Amino acid sequence: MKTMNQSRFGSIGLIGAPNAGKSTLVNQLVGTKVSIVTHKVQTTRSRVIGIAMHGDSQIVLVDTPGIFQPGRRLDKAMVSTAWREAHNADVIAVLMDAGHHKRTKDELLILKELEKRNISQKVILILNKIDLLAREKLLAIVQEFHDTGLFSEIYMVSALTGDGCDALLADFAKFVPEAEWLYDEDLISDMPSRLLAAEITREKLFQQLHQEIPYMCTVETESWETNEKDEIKIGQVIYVIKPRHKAMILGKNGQKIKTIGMQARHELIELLEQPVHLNLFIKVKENWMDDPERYQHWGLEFN
Ligand SMILES: Nc1nc2c(ncn2[C@@H]2O[C@H](COP(=O)(O)OP(=O)(O)OP(=O)(O)O)[C@@H](O)[C@H]2O)c(=O)[nH]1
Ligand SMILES: [Mg+2]
Repeated sequence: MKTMNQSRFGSIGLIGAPNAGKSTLVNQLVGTKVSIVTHKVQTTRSRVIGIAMHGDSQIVLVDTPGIFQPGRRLDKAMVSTAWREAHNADVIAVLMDAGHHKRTKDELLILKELEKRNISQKVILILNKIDLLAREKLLAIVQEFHDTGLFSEIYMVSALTGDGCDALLADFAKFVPEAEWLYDEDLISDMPSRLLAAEITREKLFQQLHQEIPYMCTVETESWETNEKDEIKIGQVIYVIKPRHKAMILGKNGQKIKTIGMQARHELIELLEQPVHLNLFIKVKENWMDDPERYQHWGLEFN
């Protein structure tokens, strides 16, 4: 840990509507995948941190679930986690998808909440996905947000291509207060391996399954053993609410779950740099979304 006077340390809470690109940005700034990304909304379900270094600064990037009008208990827990993390951060960075012109319902909701809430920190705006639109259109959007008076700075980036991301990180490094680093210089996240492994499987479920099915699932790592050959044996449970969902995840002749398991295993091998055996079990648990234990696992508030 660094003790020199000028060292800086702090957190940037990234919030935004589902699919704005928060997780992609965290991964881009860290330089490695720490948070799962899919083209579907509501991918991130809990707080995930990525740690980035810049000069004398150690910056904790806090990825959060997308903010939207929540319905289910799980949705409410996700949205309240996002706001909680925003309030806890040194700086709040609001991510907006600049790829569409008209503000969506969720984006307007976020702007309204920002006005309403008692926020003492610096709040900045990051317009993401600038690779998708022409410069003139972008400037009109910047003006629109500038006029809200909510943001002290406005940045334009593409989390996907990395455009504008170096300058953003350099400013984050200045925004965080003078303080000692909390983490080891090489650390990129604080997520325990078991959780990360469960997230990877959940990402594959999101990518492989259609419509509502992935939203009705959760994944937990139940066992983790290293054998004498230095191979890791991981057992995970996929909780679903209906036998029909179980059948869909299994797929014809078990093909679907085989694909999901294979993709997750490959990513785990790369991540852990060790041989991995991954066993997936599907359990039907009709009420897992009303079971506090399932929330505890992910650091989500159960209300
Ligand atoms: N073209 C383009 N696509 C992007 C960019 N950033 C993210 N995406 C895509 O947008 C989709 C959503 O990205 P995520 O990073 O999962 O978004 P998120 O805000 O974390 O979403 P939730 O976790 O669901 O709230 C993915 O398909 C990304 O590849 C960008 O700068 N340009
Ligand atoms: Mg995300």
